[in-house]
Amino acid sequence: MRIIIDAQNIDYLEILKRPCELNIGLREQVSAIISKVKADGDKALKEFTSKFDRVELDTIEVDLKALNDSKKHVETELGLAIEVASKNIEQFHAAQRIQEIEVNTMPGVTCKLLYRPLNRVGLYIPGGTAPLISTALMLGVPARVAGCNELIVCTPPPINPAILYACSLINARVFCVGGAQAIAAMAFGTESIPRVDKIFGPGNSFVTEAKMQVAAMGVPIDIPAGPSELLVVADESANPTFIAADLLSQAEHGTDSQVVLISTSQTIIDNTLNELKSQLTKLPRKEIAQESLKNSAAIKVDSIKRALEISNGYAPEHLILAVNDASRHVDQVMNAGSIFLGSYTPESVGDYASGTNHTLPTSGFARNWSGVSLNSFTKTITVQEVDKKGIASIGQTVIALAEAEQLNAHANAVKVRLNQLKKNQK
Ligand code: HSO
Ligand code: ZN
Repeated sequence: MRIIIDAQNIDYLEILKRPCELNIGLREQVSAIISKVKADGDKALKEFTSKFDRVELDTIEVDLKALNDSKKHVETELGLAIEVASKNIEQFHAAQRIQEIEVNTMPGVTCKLLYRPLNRVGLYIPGGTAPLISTALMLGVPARVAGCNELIVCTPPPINPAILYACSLINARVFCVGGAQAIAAMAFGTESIPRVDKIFGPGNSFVTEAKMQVAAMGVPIDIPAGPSELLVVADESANPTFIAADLLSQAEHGTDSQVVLISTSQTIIDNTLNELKSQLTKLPRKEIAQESLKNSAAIKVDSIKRALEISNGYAPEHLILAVNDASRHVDQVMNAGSIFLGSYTPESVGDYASGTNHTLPTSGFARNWSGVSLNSFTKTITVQEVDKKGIASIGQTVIALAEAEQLNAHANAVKVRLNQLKKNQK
């Protein structure tokens, strides 16, 4: 971890550049996978699964019985944790329902905004060394709360039984396919995987690149997700053991994760670095965490105000405010995916169970994107109704604008009605 003493002329965008895995030829490889899935459907999915996952698939869809039986293969404590997390996520997302609105903009002119759920959504759940059970809940529960009709989950083999259990709770159809090929399948459909209306979920560089490519082809995606990141702002009241544990909790995600500590106290920085060293040795994923700490930095600043200025410029996915009276500073946070207040709010509570969504903008996208919320699974429809009094009050405005645009048919659509009203009056 690099140690930096703050100064006004430091270019933090350069110093805190997110590590990007250089993957030469990624774009071409992914584009070839997408084309093959589009052309050959299930046959291509089976070939890619054999090549990349070394699994020969008979059927791509997980059968209903395996889904229904999944609870049996999950330890009681884990099953319970999945249920508690699921309830909290449901509660927080259900409260996000936005009121439909109805406004009279002029006498006799009524405008409404209505919400409708997306019909069929595709959820990508990564497998591998850290099977993201929680991601199935973070995407599936809000989709259900929003009222989506059909949930399609793609996840690579071998599927962790707890992922299956989470999928049974969200009542999803599950397909045993991962990588860019899964994204292509959900975007365009194959014989067994139906085409979806929007694709959600994190993944490795292949999955992310595939999401970007299908998005460019017109299939909506949740957010351009990158490697996990965390920024901690700490004052002298913070606990170095806690801070180090939080930093490591994100550093263990992947070698390209990035964590940043900004503190007003040199003692806190020194003690956190010592703690990092000792906690690191005990972690099963220490090689990964160690590697991502190389991308990371600790910055000594003079004030919390300055710390937040730097944080806003960086726009972290997760921001922990380990400072006295933390909620007092929230108003100054302009760019962050999710904020964690005080010393007893580890980032991992948001990752799993507090109720907030863990699908958040990374790589500085928190400057202009939001995390997944209930609204990510809905769309709006506007409605307007104009009565006779309304057409009389708004008509001339429309005619003037239409004629200025030289679109006379537009103007006529109003004029014929105004003429009819005049006739009726005689
Ligand atoms: N911190 C991740 C989410 C996650 N963590 C899932 C553990 N499991 C999002 O950046
Ligand atoms: Zn995490």
